[in-house]
Amino acid sequence: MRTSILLCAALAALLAAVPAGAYNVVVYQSIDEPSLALQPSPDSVIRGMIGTLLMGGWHPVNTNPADQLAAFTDGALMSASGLSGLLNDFPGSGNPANMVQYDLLAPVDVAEIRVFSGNHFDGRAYHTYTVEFSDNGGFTWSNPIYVQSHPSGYTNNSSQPNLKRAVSVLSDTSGTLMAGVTNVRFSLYSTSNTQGWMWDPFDGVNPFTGVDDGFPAAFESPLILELEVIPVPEPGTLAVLGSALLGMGAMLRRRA
Ligand SMILES: [Ca+2]
Ligand SMILES: [Ca+2]
Repeated sequence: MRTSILLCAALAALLAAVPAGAYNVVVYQSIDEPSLALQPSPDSVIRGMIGTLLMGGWHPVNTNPADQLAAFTDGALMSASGLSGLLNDFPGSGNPANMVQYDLLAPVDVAEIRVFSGNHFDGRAYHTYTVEFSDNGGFTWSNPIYVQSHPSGYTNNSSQPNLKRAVSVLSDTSGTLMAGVTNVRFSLYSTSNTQGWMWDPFDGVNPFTGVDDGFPAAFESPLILELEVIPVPEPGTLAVLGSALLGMGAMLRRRA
């Protein structure tokens, strides 16, 4: 039972390439699913939604629809099949293995993006993605924010068994990643080579970070166990909670 937190200072620096953001990325990882410090949240506004697949697809062994788009938002991590959210390999340098869009029911102020991945002790347990937001029904999109769960060169294999589950939490120091979001688009990338080394998905310079990690493009794809869009807590919720507490206080006073 080991859970560790990687404070991704390097990633924060990489994200400085994206304008107007003081982004934070925190990654939790564990060697088994129950001990992962953060589990799927019912607060996600895309829980239960079936996204629109814009590009890419699934590993040939991933044939059950329950392990495909549904697996991204079902609120559960690994399914009994062991194939939840397994993306296709070899998307080609710079191409996402899978790109999926969610059209929200109503505009949402987004606080956090959480992405869960996992597998055995191998490179499919990592994740690399970009997220883009629209606040006008998908007419225009924000600059993509790039998140790589582990630094390039990180190793996870039978000789260096580090993780079977990971979740990254992307937030903004202001508390709001993006206000009035109507649509969210994820590009999900390959993550590793066959030795379980984390590689970025590009040959040469990574256009999101401006850095060449010195490795070829990743070609093994992850199992994306869950995607979450967490809203900024509504003041109304806090007000209700506050008045409930006040009510309780009044009750206690009457009893005294
Ligand atoms: Ca899931
Ligand atoms: Ca590279």
